Formats: sequence, structure tokens, C-alpha cells
Amino acid sequence: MTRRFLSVARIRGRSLPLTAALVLLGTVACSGTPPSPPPGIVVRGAWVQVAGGIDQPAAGYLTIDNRGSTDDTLVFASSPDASSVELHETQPEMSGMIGMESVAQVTCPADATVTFAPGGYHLMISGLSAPLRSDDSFELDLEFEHAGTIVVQATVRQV
Ligand SMILES: [Cu+2]
Repeated sequence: MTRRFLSVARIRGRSLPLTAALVLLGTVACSGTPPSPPPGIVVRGAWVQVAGGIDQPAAGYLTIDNRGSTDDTLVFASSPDASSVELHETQPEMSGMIGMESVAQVTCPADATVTFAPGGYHLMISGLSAPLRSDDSFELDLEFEHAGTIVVQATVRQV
């Protein structure tokens, strides 16, 4: 009697954790689909172009997808490995010369993509704390008005 009860309890004891694990898995999978912060901003393809030593500014490029239904704005950028990261935009001058200017913020319209690429928006990275080599990863902290701070690891490319 006692032995039979024990064996049932043992079977139950064995199957319960599995059930609990499956339920937990389901909960995690379900709660992962609609995350509590809006999934609006996704940053991808970040890379940093290094031209010289640590005294030379580097340029950062990336793609920002705003998959949300409201506009967001990139208001600030920084890196633990540089003294400053500025938002810049390259402007073709009337003379045909290429110039660039600092911009205060970059609007990321709802359901649209903003690309930081050579010849347009870029991050101007100054005061590198250490030399960067190809394939290194370089942290960029991007602060959005609504999405908050998004940390990305950019891949370094030496040119
Ligand atoms: Cu620049």
C-alpha cells in the first residue's frame, strides 16, 4: 500500500517538473512575443570605420528600423570606449565639396527605416580610449526619446 503510493508519487514527482517546465516555457515564449516596452526601434548592421589611430575620429554607421506605430527620435549617442559620439550628417555643398554638420537629433518615423551610411548620417566618434582593429566590437549606446537607451555592438572595419 505504502510502496504503491510511493511509486505513484515518484512517477508524479517525475512528471510534474516536466509539466512545470513546459508550462514555464510556454509562458516565457508567450510573454516574449509582446514585450512590455514597445518593440518599435530595432538597430541592426552597426559598424565602425576606423581610418587611423586613437587620435583620429572614427565613423559609425547603422540602420534603425522603427517598427512601431509612433515616431521616435535618436537624441543622443555615446560609447564607454570614446570620449564623444556626435550625430553628424554629410551635406553635399553647392560647390560640390562634401561637408558635414552636427545634428541635434535624428527623427525615426513610424514604420520606416533610417540609414546611417557613408555620404549621409553617421556617428562621429572621437577620443577613442584604445586602438580599434578590424573585427573588434565597439559598443554604441543610442538614446531614443521613447525607446530609451539601446546598446549595440558595432563591428570595426579598418580602411
Ligand atoms: Cu562627421
